[in-house]
Amino acid sequence: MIGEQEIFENEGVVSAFRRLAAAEPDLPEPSPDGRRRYRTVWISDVHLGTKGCNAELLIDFLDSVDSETMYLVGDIIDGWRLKKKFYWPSSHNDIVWRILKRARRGTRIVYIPGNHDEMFRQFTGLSFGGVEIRRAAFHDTADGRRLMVLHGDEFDAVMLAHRWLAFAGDAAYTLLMGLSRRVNAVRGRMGLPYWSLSKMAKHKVKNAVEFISRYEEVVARAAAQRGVDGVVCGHIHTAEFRNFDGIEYWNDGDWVEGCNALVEHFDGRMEILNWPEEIARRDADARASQEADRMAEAA
Ligand SMILES: [Mn+2]
Repeated sequence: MIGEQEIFENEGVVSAFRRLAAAEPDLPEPSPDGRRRYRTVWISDVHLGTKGCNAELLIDFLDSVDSETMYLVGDIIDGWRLKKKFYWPSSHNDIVWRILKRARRGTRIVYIPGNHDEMFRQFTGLSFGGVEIRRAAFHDTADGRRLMVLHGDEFDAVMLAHRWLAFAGDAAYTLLMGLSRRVNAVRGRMGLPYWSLSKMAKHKVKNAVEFISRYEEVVARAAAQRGVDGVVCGHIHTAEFRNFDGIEYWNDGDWVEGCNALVEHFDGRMEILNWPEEIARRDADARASQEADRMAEAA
């Protein structure tokens, strides 16, 4: 594999990824026959180039699912973190390779860079290896709804006050955790029972829930102003569907913690897939059919 740091430093990012994609993947791609097919697939917040990226699950997803159109809704490659510390295992190459291969096989691929891969935003309107780079897109579903597709960091400025609140909550929480350890050490020596931090934890979670809820509403309201029926975004790593007075909000989640994708069936029906759950279901089905085979043999 060629994933060497010099390639990124001496060439432009685009030619670097072209060269990487020309090499064969470490983990060979199984035949695309028999994959689950959807009209559209949306994924985002993959964060290639970081240890957080769940590459194995994403490769499993890409090898199990196909679609006519695939939207990469930003933060696919984490340029911020790559610049600070170079991290590029072969599995991350294998993902880039699979996406470009998919484009060659005829899947329409639209890449909407996010804030972590904003270095690709300069290529907006261009197309590389069959991957169209856009700042945002409009998607028409099979049943005639029009959805705006964007990464979602566009709303960070509006959310700033709330983000500061969430951050302050976080800093206070960290401080309290340290305090609690010391308090409990003293209490322990004095023979007193443990002092619970659950109230603080609840406060922190409440902050996060409020932040996410407010974000979802801000994005949906902005979509409504553009006259569309809904919006698809990523960015906050929280897969979700909500309906705000008829305006649909879809978040395709992430491949760091949740490992979710958003899909559109051929009739226009949309669904959020949780890939770890899909794998568990697949494994259970395989066990059930093995069991059925054994019973048939025994009969
Ligand atoms: Mn982001």
